Amino acid sequence: MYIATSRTTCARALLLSIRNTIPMAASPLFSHLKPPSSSSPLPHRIHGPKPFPQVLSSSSSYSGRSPFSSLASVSSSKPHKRIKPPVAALHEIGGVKIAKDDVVRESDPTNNVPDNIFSKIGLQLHRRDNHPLGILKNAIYDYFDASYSSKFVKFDDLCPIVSVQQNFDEVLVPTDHISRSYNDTYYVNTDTVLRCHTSAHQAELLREGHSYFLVTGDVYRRDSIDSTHCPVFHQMEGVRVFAPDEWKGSGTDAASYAAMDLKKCLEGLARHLFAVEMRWVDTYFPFTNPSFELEIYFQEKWMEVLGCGVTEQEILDRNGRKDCVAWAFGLGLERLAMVLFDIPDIRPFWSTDQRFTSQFSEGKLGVKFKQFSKFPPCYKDISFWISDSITENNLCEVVRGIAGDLVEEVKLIDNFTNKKGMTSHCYRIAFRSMERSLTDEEINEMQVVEDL
Ligand code: FA5
Ligand code: MG
Repeated sequence: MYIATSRTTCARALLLSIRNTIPMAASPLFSHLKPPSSSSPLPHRIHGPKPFPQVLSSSSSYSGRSPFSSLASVSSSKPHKRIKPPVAALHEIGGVKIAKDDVVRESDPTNNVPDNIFSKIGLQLHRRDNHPLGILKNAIYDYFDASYSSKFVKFDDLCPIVSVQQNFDEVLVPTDHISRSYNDTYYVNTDTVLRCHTSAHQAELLREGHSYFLVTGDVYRRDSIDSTHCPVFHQMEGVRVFAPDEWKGSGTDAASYAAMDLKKCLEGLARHLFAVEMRWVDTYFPFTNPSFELEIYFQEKWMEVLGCGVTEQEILDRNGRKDCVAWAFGLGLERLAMVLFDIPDIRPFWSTDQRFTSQFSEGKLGVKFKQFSKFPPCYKDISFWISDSITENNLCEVVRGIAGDLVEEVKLIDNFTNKKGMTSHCYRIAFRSMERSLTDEEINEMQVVEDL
């Protein structure tokens, strides 16, 4: 799906849509929604272009209290003018210089990368030995070095800007697969994307002749917003190729042999990191068959932490390994680090707040994260008619563009279809700072200020 609106238009549209909800507050469509416990006045209505959704119902807000803690990287002494940190104009990754213009092109309709995403490129949290992601990466390296006599070659500095061919074609992602859409992936242009998984490097490394390798890197997705989803997160890919003499004589076929070995390897890794309840779930990936996910019981829910499987033979055939079999996995580093360090939310990983960073140091795996602030959230509800171009990912992108890391969650709380078949969705947006209590006025004002 192609997103017709530019970032600015989208942001403006959302803001106007929230404001324009005022006259519709009496709409019966959402009358069954429980109103928030308290509400505050909405920003002044201003004249402007038509909002992107046809807004249906009221926006409301309230402050609640829950023992949840998360970090906002934005700190501002003025309550209602959020000061965005300047976006560096140049990043360097693995010796490659990346200018902002190379990645963010406001006037190019084939580009959908916003500034706030560019600002994360090059930070490479996984390469910082005192950062929870760096500590975790090194602990995983230790496990592989000890279990496989240091045979795994490690890459953690490969450029995240890759071709559509690398990201999708070479791992057999069908041309109509949802992950290729502009709704799900950040496109630099029609041929180039910010990698949405570390699997983007599988084929080239196989071609280079590697049979054991680990690739760690930042990956980018237009995704939902909640405690386990971030638009920029980190993955570690692992690939192991077996030559025929490794499974011949095992009494099982090549694929079963690889699948067994894969599960043994990953269960061993989990045991190396922590003692937790986990389970395997069958799933589908275009590049593996069979495919599995590993889930860990965390915060009273099952959380998916990795995807894996036996590599599709076509990938091996195309990349010079005709008679071989292989397994591959992709770990979500943030989610594993959440379990390892008992961090309840994904946003703090980007924090530079000393109260967060000082809790972790190189090589220390046994640390449990201590909450250091519990400021209340501020909620806003927004509802609108949905269409092909108004998706949850688009909404999240707009909200993120406006509020940055202050957004804690965007959650669908109601949907309604009328007699004409038109469907409306109502989302509750939770804003929360780790540094101060947010006020309704501040959030309302922020929306107005950003739009001007
Ligand atoms: C993949 O990305 C596959 N490339 C993994 C793979 C590799 C499968 C090799 C088979 C062989 P998936 O989209 O499920 O799969 O993501 C893998 C992991 O990344 C998830 O299990 C989760 O831990 C993490 N993850 C996915 N999306 C997000 C997100 N938005 N925020 C944080 N972590 C995420
Ligand atoms: Mg998955």
